[in-house]
Amino acid sequence: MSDREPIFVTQPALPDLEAFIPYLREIWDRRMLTNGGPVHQRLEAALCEYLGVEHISLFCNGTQALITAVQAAGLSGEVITTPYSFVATAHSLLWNNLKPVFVDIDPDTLNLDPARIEAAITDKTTAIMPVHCYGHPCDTGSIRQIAERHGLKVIYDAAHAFGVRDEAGSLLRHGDLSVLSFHATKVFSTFEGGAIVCPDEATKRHIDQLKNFGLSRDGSTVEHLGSNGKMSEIHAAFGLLQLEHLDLALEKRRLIDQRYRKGLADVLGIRCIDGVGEHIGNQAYFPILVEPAYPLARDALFEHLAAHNIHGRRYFQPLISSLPMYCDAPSASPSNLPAANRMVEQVICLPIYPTLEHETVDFIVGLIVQAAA
Ligand code: T4K
Repeated sequence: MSDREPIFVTQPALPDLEAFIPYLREIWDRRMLTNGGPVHQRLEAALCEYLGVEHISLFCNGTQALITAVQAAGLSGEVITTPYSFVATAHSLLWNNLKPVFVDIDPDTLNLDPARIEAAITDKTTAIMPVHCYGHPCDTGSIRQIAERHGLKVIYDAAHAFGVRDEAGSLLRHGDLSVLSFHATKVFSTFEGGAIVCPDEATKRHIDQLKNFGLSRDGSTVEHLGSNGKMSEIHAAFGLLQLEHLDLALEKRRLIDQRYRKGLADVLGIRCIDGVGEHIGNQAYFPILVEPAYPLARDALFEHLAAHNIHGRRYFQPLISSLPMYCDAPSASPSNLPAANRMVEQVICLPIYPTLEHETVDFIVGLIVQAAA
């Protein structure tokens, strides 16, 4: 075992603790701790401006935001989704009594393959739930055309896609709704948190109601089967503080991403991944694919890195479609999902976070290069 400090796949970027104190004092003085208080409202406004979107509803986490987004969309029957994601994606459908129908991914982007969606549409299909996996944009144009042709809703799991922009603006404007995660491991974090990006004020009001038990606006009655998905004032305050430092954090991620790409460019059998089209990414993850041309198998390289205290992650293994509550569906069969099953055996997400030293990136690249020599 190496005597280097362990390096994990990510590490939250924490601003100076002293800078958080005035936010805490403000909350203490006001004694308004949650239920859409003023700090919460400030964060909603600040995020709309930062992300370039019109309406946003904050949540206690991304999973509850996904569940509520699906509920708000009023879906029934079947929803087409990807097996190559964190389990919360499909869970949000099961929680709404919907049947996930898995469609294979594009091996170049690891996102839902639009060319395979139409074959999976039946008379029960009501929506598509793609994921901007690792923050890399889906083929939003093709997905929109398919949805329009078949009268389907589109809910993007944009948990990884905070701040990602395509040629026309925020990636989050695509689809009927987009859902973000602000978990500690994400580019922008509120410790735990999430949000739904909504197209209009009426949808936002409905979602705000659903995350607040379904209470009517004046609180006198309950109009919907709501849950409690609210974000507290402390979490919102941490978000406001984080936003002050976000551009610098993203720039540091960009430099690390470039350094990895440059260092790994000529390593036979190591492939770096990106989304489709011109876009500005957020470098949330740094996935590599260990292909057959590389002399070590993926797990052997993973263990080699771990022996040097470099702890990547094999996101998203196991595939959702292989999990006990999903594997019996016909669409979950490996023969229906050859690319997802192949890619999940090849992927390693390498460490990336703003305070990761360039010297450590070079060390990781060196390990991968030397193991190939
Ligand atoms: N949709 C998608 C596509 C998602 O990826 C996720 C979540 C969701 C929906 C649901 O959103 P949330 O409900 O979570 O808001 C993590 C996260 O728990 C999860 O948020 C995330 N995706 C998923 C991809 O990864 P783990 O099992 O990797 O977490 P953990 O604890 O192993 O952390 C990874 C590394 O990060 C650790 O080795 C050390 C470091 N770390 C972690 C935490 C929590 C820290 O340094 N500090 C920390 O506080 O799941």
